[in-house]
Amino acid sequence: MKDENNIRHTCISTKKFSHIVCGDNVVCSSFEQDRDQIIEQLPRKNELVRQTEHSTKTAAANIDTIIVVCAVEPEPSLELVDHYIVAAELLAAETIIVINKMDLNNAKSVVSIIKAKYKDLPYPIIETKKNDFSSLDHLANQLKNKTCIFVGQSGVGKSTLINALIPDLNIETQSISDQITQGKHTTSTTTLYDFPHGGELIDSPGVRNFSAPKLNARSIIKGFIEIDKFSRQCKFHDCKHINEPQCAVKLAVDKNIINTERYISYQNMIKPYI
Ligand SMILES: Nc1nc2c(ncn2[C@@H]2O[C@H](COP(=O)(O)OP(=O)(O)O)[C@@H](O)[C@H]2O)c(=O)[nH]1
Ligand SMILES: [Mg+2]
Ligand SMILES: [Zn+2]
Repeated sequence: MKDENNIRHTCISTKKFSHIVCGDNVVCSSFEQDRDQIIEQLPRKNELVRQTEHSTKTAAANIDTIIVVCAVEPEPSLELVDHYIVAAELLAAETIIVINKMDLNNAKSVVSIIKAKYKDLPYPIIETKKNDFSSLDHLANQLKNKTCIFVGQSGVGKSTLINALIPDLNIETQSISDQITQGKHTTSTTTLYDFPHGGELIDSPGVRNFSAPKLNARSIIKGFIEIDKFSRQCKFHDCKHINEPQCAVKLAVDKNIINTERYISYQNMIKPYI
């Protein structure tokens, strides 16, 4: 745990505070010579929830920026990217899309597909590749003084990027073939790390399954900001933009003002909730 001067303290926690997660802010009092005790948990600005088969668990709190990492390889799932963007919007966190492995052959075509989809949206797209200091510097600057989390498919290079941003860290990276044969993520605990130039990173397991709390039809509409914007012009105030007449969203899709693939992601995401 760190204080306001960024100095680390060892803290003990009673059972009452056992639900505290990475990113939480707490009040401590001194307990023993070199240890503090948590006496209060401060309110969270947001929380990131992980859904497992049987339960939902808070994985992290107080996230400023969600870095959605895609790569030239494995082939990006842009529906998954939309899923993360919805979560980021609902958390009121900033989204940055990273396209990693720009050294690979078909990088240009992957970039143009991703840029075509997101060109009218306010999410920065940063291209990176291993050992390319200028692109990594650019990313580091965007993350300065923020509490960040990296999300994305297995094998896109999240751990590699994190190691590059925090040089002393050396967290485990894994080849794609190892990940497939073992069928799991390399990272297995949730830890908060400091960026060398300010800010921090929360590295969390199973982030593929995370979502913002309270997903429902209304919150999903809010998560697609361009759909939300047009929904105010629909005939019905509770329009779900699927089959309703005089739907301004569908009209905007027909006119190519709203990107069709974004709309398809929206349809697939909202289906279970209507
Ligand atoms: N060619 C290339 N390979 C990379 C790049 N970044 C990471 N990798 C490789 O991709 C594999 C998966 O990386 P890792 O960081 O473990 O991915 P994670 O599952 O998202 O954490 C490893 O073999 C890395 O060496 C890159 O920019 N270019
Ligand atoms: Mg990893
Ligand atoms: Zn509508």
